[in-house]
Amino acid sequence: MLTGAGISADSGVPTFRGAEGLWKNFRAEDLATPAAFERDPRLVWEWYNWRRELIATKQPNDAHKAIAELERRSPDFWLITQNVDGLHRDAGSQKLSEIHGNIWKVRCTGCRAVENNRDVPISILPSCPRCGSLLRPHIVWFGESLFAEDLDCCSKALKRCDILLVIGTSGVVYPAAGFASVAKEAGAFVGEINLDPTPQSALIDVSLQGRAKDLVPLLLDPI
Ligand code: BJW
Ligand code: ZN
Repeated sequence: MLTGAGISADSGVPTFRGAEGLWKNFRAEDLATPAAFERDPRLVWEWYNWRRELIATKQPNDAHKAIAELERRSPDFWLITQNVDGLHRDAGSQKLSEIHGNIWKVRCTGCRAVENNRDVPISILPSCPRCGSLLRPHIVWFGESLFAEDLDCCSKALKRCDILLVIGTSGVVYPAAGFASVAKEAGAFVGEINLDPTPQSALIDVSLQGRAKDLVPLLLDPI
């Protein structure tokens, strides 16, 4: 399974693009790039603090819960999520790659140590308890490579899966935007659940339009 911000929209977490999307009020290049962090780490941390405060109040919805249940029922299941909110883990998912990182983790810009941090708000500017360097969100920003172990794991899962379901992603951010075609070329059946058509809809076997929280739980009770 591949998920994006649309699955958490039903929990009240804003998506990135679209009418109510996060990028409506903030320019991605001002906030979600290494250059932005170098230029103004305080501004970037303030944005993350605002999102941490918001996400801390949100709960997994029926779609997150159904995916965790599918993992329990299926011997060979893997979830690839672009979401950084941690709601899949909160719902009980364990077999997953968080390919864009996790908003509840921080990474030291000096010694590179990664740690869990659930402070809301986090102190600005946060510093590493080991070496004193500036901490950054453990998130993959534009222009940064995904973590090698995640790419490897996703590539293996996509090439050997029988079915890939793509849920709640606009399909414009690479490399995740290419995952449906990787699975399709390897012979998988590819399905999509989204409120709207996406650039991948044309190559997908079945495209269902609707809310993730309404449609994903139906996978648990096939007719
Ligand atoms: C519902 C619903 C409901 C709503 N039910 N559905 C190849 C070609 C062109 C460019 C590139 C390329 N390869 C790499 C790039 C550059 C770049 C990129 O892709 N740019 C494009 C925008 C053109 N990619 C990268 O930089 C990546 N790095 C990389 O590839 O390194 C190597 C490299 C670098 C440079 C050049 C070449 C190679 C890294 C990408 C990191 C993305 N990070 C972000 C932000 C992190 C900040 C943070 O979160 O704090 O991750 S971007 C943002 O978009 C976030 C998301 O995970 C990601 C995807 O968004 P998503 O999940 O799809 O959300 P939305 O809002 O777009 O869509 C929501 C969808 O849900 C919509 O379709 C709705 O209809 C639907 N929906 N409610 C069901 N209830
Ligand atoms: Zn450090």
